[in-house]
Amino acid sequence: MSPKENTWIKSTCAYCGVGCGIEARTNSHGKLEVRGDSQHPANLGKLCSKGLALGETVGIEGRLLKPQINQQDVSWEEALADVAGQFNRVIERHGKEAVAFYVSGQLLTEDYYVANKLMKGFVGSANIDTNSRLCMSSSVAGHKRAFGADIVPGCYEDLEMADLIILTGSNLAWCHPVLFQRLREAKAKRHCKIIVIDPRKTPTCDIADMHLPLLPGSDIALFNGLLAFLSENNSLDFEYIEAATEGLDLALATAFRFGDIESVQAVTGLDKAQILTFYQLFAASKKTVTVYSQGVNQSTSGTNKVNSILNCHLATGRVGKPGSTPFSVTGQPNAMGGREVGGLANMLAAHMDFGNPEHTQQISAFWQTDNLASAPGLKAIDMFNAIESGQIKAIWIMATNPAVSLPESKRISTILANCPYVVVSDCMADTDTLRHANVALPAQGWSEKSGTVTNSERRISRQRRLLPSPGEAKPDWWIICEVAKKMGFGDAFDYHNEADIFREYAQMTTLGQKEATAGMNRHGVCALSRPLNLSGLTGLTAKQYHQMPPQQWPVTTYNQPTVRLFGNGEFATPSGKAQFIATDHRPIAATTSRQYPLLLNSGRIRDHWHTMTRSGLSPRLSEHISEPFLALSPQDAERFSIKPNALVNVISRKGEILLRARISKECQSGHVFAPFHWNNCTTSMGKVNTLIADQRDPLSGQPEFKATPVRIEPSPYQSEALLITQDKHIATSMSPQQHWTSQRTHNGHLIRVTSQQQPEQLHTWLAAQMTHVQRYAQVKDQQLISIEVNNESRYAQFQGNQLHSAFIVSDDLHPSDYDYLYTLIGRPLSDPLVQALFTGKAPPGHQNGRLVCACKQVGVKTIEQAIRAKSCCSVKEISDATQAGTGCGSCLPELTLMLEEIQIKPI
Ligand SMILES: Nc1nc2c(c(=O)[nH]1)N[C@H]1C(S)=C(S)[C@@H](COP(=O)(O)OP(=O)(O)OC[C@H]3O[C@@H](n4cnc5c(=O)[nH]c(N)nc54)[C@H](O)[C@@H]3O)O[C@H]1N2
Ligand SMILES: Nc1nc2c(c(=O)[nH]1)N[C@H]1C(S)=C(S)[C@@H](COP(=O)(O)OP(=O)(O)OC[C@H]3O[C@@H](n4cnc5c(=O)[nH]c(N)nc54)[C@H](O)[C@@H]3O)O[C@H]1N2
Ligand code: SF4
Ligand SMILES: [Mo]
Repeated sequence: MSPKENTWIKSTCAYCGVGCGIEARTNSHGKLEVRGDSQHPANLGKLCSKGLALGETVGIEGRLLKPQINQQDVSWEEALADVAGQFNRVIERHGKEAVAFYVSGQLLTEDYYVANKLMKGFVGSANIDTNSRLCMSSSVAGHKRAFGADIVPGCYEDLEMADLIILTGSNLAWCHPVLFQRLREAKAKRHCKIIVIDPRKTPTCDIADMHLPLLPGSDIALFNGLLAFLSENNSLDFEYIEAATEGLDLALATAFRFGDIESVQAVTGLDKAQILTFYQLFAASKKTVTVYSQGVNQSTSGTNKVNSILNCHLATGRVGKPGSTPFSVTGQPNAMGGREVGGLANMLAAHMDFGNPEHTQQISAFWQTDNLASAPGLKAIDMFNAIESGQIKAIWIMATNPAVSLPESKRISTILANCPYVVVSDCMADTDTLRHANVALPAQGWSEKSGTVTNSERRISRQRRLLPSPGEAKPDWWIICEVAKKMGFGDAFDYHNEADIFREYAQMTTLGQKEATAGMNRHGVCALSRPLNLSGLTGLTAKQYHQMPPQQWPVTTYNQPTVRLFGNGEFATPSGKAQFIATDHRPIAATTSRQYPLLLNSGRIRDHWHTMTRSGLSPRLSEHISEPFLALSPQDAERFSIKPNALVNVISRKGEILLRARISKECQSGHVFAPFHWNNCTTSMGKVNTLIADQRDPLSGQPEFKATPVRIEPSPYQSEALLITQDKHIATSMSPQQHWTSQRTHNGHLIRVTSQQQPEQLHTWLAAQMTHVQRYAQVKDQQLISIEVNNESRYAQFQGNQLHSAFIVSDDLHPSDYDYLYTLIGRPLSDPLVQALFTGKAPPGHQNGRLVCACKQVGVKTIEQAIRAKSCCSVKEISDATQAGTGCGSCLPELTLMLEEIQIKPI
């Protein structure tokens, strides 16, 4: 059922782990309108650019609509029987360890719960792992070692209450934008201090008092130095250490080994004065929150990095107290939910453990199974290696795109191509992973599915159904349960709806919990044997589940107020005490050399989400940064003869790709950065994980995504083209001589091509392709115009009076001059913008440039003009003059950067 016009329905954003509440309704044009939910505690009505554009990413375009076997549409009955039959056959012939599930933090808790129950409880293997292995597994391992359980002790309000906020390995401004906005506002009110620790100068530095550009991988040295400093300067909280912790001596001895400022300086490459200021501020600020994310986790020493941070918080008694706590911010909307229901191969559901016979007995009795897996399964990369070696013969991939997101992506594609049986459940019809599927299963996506997700602060929120499902798409939990039934496990998977599954999961969290301690103690914190306890939700009626308001776990009474965990110094370890862990600095796995002199860092941009299957559908989100790029310093650009906007060949030991150069002060000399979003569906040669090796943390199995030695070379080409078309498939017909990137626009696609052919040859080739497409699409009443302007050849096809497709070919295009092209499809010949195609000059007011403010549609040129002509001296003045930054605020850091750059480089 779609929401009735004018009825706002509450749900949760599809994207990041902030977990913002949204309200949605279908408007009179049938479009989904989305606004922030002012009552949701995570965002209090705010949304970022991605949340605001959710309405542009729903619908039927590009969707997988029917189950398929070997690319042929089949009925659900056939598809489910095939999956169940093949899995059973493989298990019969090769044993239960020959099958695997690779799942995702983008499944709902209910989906995740049944996937885990099927693999660990009934198949009897623990070969189920999740993309959280690439994302949060170092934090999980660090939390378990220190606290005895995988728990984030704090809540978002702590960021607003702290006097010192340290953001390390986190680009909060772009990756958790609403949390960043909350922090920006808190700083304006309370003048707290903010320190950013990141080798890169990111937009997050916009609100920082200090940026520590440490050398990649040197975090442990920095935090060990801090622990040693705290000890030397009488800043340890001995009362707390004595009462609540164990193991300080060893951790301290290790920290002291290289803990003097000179050693820290040598390893981190930071200024001595900066290091000291950071240490003094930490020592002096009782209310400190340390936020950390992938710069910490995605490392061969990720788990130790986490523990080196936790050590400093434990040593000062700053865990789970108001305004004072370590804070691992999660990435995906349900990364936390997956960890709770046992999505990782080394954990059981409800925070129970393999090594604990009480736990395994309780689970076996609860699920009524005698086949519970008895040992941890294979972690993500080991799982794919096991397919390569032939040990695993059937894999089911759900809600993740490993052919793009795992390291060594070319090898992963080959592994999938050679795997005897690959099942993929996805919402979209074409992804790099789906191209290798024997069976493709159409899943409901955000806005169609219903269930729960848990955000970074342990808050469980409902995702609600807003729109009807397209085609034959089904909920993931339904697909899994139907396969389970056909495999012969019917009784255990006979759920009527997602509420049934949630209640069972809530019940499972209560197994073996000590009754007496359940609930709040006198400090207002929760004291439980296993803090993950949803006893207050076990008896939900269908109506209560449907209406469930967002609430943080533990939930021992329905809808209880916010709680912090561990604030009373009682932890979930066997002794009840938190553990210090001795952490030694270890360098990154692969260092630079003469052959590979630069270190490649990878991560995210503001407006794209992972492998772009959803954000790539939004024209607005595609405009902010429209091409895969390599950020590099002016010094490295000069050293390697790279011109601004040039195409760069980036080469590592594993492969090579082509990226557009962005020369800026973001990266220090010797370091380069590239986002990992683009893939074979959006560009011909820009998939970053082609370059990245699969080295990983020995404890967590998390890959080192942020430090790959590479070399770079200019990649010369003879001609370039910008092509607007309604048919994206032109891109896939390019020859190997032609490199392309495609981007969604309002009525079609913009494809950028660089070619080894001469401009005339490229023109002829493109014109032929377009004629072919037109013929195929049976375009009637067409007109062709082909013209030479300023050494560029331009070509347009009209259907009747309306522009159907067009291209510009040259030996040297400046893409930023053609930003108006985005909007041309569908416009009449008489439109001044269409005319501009033939005169080479866009009318005034339309040379907006790359989009900076997605909400108010303000481009880079408008902002530059405002700064120069109106001499704006502050972000506020830019906003007043152009409206940029007056929507969700995600672009404010970029406005600061532009202001700085233009003021440094006056014309
Ligand atoms: N726009 C957008 N937002 C997202 C996502 C998205 O795809 N797009 N994805 C979501 C997901 S799943 C995740 S996991 C989060 C990730 O959120 P973040 O972790 O904030 O994002 P990243 O860009 O991966 O990396 C963070 C920073 O770590 C820095 N870094 C690299 N090496 C080091 C190092 O050795 N030490 C330190 N201290 N820092 C280092 C990088 O320069 C980078 O700025 O974002 C979530 N939010
Ligand atoms: N180089 C580099 N690589 C990285 C990272 C990095 O920083 N650098 N970060 C890593 C991290 S932290 C993460 S989290 C991963 C993310 O990597 P992935 O999980 O591979 O990325 P997504 O694009 O989110 O893939 C989700 C897929 O599920 C589909 N989907 C969406 N919703 C649903 C649903 O409800 N059901 C089903 N069945 N399918 C659905 C989407 O269409 C898409 O194909 O990438 C990792 N890879
Ligand atoms: S910060 Fe943005 S992407 Fe993340 S949940 Fe909120 S609106 Fe969605
Ligand atoms: Mo992630």
